[in-house]
Amino acid sequence: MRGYLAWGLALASLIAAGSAQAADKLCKLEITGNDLLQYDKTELKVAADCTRVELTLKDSGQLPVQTMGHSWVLTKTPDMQAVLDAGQKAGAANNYEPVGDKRVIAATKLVGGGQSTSVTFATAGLTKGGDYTYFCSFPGHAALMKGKFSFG
Ligand code: CU1
Repeated sequence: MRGYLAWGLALASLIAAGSAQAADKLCKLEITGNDLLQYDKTELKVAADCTRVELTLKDSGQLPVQTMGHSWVLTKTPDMQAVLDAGQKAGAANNYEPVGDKRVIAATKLVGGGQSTSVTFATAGLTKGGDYTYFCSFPGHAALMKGKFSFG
């Protein structure tokens, strides 16, 4: 029975792969935040052939998430301030990120010193050459913790 199930799953994934329009390509990005309100990168680039992005956020600091938490939020640059404002109202329980807000393209939870987290998102909704910014949603951090995100 177990053998039939495995065979069935293998066949199903072959069919799924064969019917896909374009090859799925997962591209991985990594960024680190620290206790000095800094990301280690001011720009992140994703090639046009990436269909999905896996962003891993690491916190190289020592301080706990309550006092020096970091997140990674991606929006169109013109949406950044409004999303930040809405996030402050959403509070710590929601990682200072507005729940269900369509302006948020991708977002991680908050992490503290020594922790890491990741988020995977599709690039289908991104415009090649579009103006995107990533930032930390923790109160007061985005003034320093932000960068440019390019696709394509
Ligand atoms: Cu932060």
